[in-house]
Amino acid sequence: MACVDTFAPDRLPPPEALPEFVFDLPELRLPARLNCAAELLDRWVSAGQGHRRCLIAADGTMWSYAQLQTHVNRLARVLVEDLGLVTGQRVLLRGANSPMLAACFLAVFKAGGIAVGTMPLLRAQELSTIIDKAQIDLALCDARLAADLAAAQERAPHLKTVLHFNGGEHSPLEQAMAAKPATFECADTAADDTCLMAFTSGTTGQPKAAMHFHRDVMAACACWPPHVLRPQADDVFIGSPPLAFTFGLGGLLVFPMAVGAATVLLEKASPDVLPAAIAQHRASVLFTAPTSYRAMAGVVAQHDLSSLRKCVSAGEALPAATRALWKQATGIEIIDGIGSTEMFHIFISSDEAHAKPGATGLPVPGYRAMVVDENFHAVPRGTVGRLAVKGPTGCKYLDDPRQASYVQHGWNLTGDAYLVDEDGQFVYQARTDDMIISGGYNIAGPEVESALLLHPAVAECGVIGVADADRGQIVKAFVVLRPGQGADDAMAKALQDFVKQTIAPYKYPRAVEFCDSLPRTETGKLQRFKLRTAP
Ligand code: 3UK
Repeated sequence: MACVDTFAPDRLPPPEALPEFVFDLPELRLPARLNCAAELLDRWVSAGQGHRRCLIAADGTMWSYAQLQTHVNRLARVLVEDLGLVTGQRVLLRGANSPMLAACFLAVFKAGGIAVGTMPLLRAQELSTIIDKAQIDLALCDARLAADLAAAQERAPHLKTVLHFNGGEHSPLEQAMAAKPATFECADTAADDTCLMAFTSGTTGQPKAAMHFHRDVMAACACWPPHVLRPQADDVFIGSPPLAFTFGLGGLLVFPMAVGAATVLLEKASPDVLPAAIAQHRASVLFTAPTSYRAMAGVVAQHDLSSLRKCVSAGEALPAATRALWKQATGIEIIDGIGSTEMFHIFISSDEAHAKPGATGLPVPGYRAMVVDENFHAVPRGTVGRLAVKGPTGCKYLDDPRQASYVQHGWNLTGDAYLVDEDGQFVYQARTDDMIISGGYNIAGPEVESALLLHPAVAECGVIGVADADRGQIVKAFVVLRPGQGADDAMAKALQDFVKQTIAPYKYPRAVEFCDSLPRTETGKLQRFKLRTAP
């Protein structure tokens, strides 16, 4: 049975614009009919494991797999019976991470709908763009984030129905759920029915929506988690990325459920509250961004983090200095991994045993990766080029000409400049369009940042190229100093000398500007474009 609402299949890229999908692991032989909510949730209950802990809220409230299934079934009934949801219909989801938000994602999957997560920090303008682009008429929204969505609705009248949750006992969604039986027949979806539209956290231009099938979610579960992370059923996951970001959806919901583990969903997970939450919940697997590890390293001694077993970093390159700080503070070697919204999750990474400071790692089993030149020829080891990857997941933009830039010759081009070193490790350089060209040299801003971060006075930094009459561009560093450090010319000179001694001298920042903070996205990424346009 095909989906009733054909908006998504009608707007998939044509076959010739799709990347090549590779399913060469035996675990990737997935059935033609597949519903990821049935695999992640119902399977445990059917196997007699319904009593296992599944979702844990900040206040310690716990839903077992069986309890979550009851909530998801009632929610799916509200969607289908009260709101008329048909298969293939998009549902906007909005809220900070919480068990109810997780139940919303799973209920949409189970009912055969398409979940469209929105980051809590998005405002009316961005929300209305998403509503228009994905043609959304139904939303489930945390009551505390109602205002921005209401404002978006005025600009995007396509959105007709908004049901609020998490607003206390009388929240409309919970009330509607209470009236429903605890059973629901899972939608009979095809493995290649779309279940998720993930809007890219792109910094400029019109947002792009990456479409993912039920198959993609389960394929991701079969690659990086068992081969690199290796979680166990008794693990307790915790972390900061929002469920609206595929880093968070995978790391904090889908991957723990794939192994029957528990996950702590925190509404607030900034570096000042995360260590206490890890201690409180005895969490064992942590997902967060490099800047968060750096910020937490100084305070972890005040908390009991003895439960922590695995620490995952993604979203931005992990500087060697941050890896070292975290290891000193906790004894744990971070698992770095590069993923993208388009690929759903991590495709190059290394476990603790293969971690190499400054490198991202090796292609994840199930994925292939290479570094190519402008003519799409693989470059020799040690040469910088464009990263190309393929695997069981890949880029499928919703009705977007930019599909042709991300996918070329069947490969996904992530927009990153990489090199492969003598050990076969993939070493991140910069975003392709962030390479600084100064006096004829190609300089990668992140390499200069990594050098600066080794200096004890530096808390955070961002490095960009700025126009220069003589050199085309010069390297400029924006530096946030640690408390008590003087932001003066002597410090600037000391940092410049330090970089010259640490990496090739021509890469040193000819301009240094001190600032109180750096502009970052909700997902922890440095917003270089804001540094470039800074007065
Ligand atoms: C950069 C990294 C170096 C890189 C993501 C894990 O970040 C995620 O998705 P986005 O679509 O951004 C993708 C881009 O971010 N990047 C991410 N991780 C790393 N650069 N080292 C890393 N470890 O430029 C990439 O192209 O926001 C990450 C899982 C799921 C995700 N969606």
